[in-house]
Amino acid sequence: MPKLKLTYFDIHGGRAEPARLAMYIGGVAFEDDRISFQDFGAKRSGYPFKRVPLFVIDDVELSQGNTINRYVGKLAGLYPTDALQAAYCDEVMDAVEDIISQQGVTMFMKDEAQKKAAREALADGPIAIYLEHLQKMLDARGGEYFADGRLTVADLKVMVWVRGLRSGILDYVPTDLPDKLAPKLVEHLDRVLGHPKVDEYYARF
Ligand SMILES: N[C@@H](CCC(=O)N[C@@H](CS)C(=O)NCC(=O)O)C(=O)O
Repeated sequence: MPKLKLTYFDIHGGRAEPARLAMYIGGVAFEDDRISFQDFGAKRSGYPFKRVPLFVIDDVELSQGNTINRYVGKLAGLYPTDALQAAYCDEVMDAVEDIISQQGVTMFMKDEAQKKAAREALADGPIAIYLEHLQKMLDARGGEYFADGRLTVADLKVMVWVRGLRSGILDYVPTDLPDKLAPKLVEHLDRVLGHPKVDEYYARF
């Protein structure tokens, strides 16, 4: 088994949380390298594309959250082997990546009025569209999980996003948006959080 190290911010949520959770659920040993925002400033020039997450497999570097999710999903038994189910899984993870990238643009806005306008526009437009369409996809795939009829890394990626929205981490985005627009995603969130290992993870970290 190669030596695995995942570097990301010491926060709840974000792009590395699905991979952290997947390895925790699957009992995959890894070094959970949590950095502060201050450390990031000093170290970023050494990271691929000057961004995190960074995953190191022995001495091989991997960037891109969803690439890491697929890799650890395979190790943890949380990624489908069937080609179509794997595509369903990828489609959902890429959709969530789209919307978190749009949210990410607002993170560094210094002007509060500009940030407010951008976040309100996101809530009324793209976030609403992604919530509603992901709910449709969940329905189309049986209503419980996004692929393979069981928990996969796609469920972890959606759960982390919806949990973040409801937590109020994005000022000016109403925390009840998922409940109003996509109640089945909130049921899905509770289903995933009810997994014994996910429950254990959030009790520990
Ligand atoms: N496409 C990359 C995006 C990585 C990314 O933007 N990471 C953020 C943290 S979640 C970051 O490092 N941002 C620093 C910056 O934009 O300067 C992925 O999917 O991992």
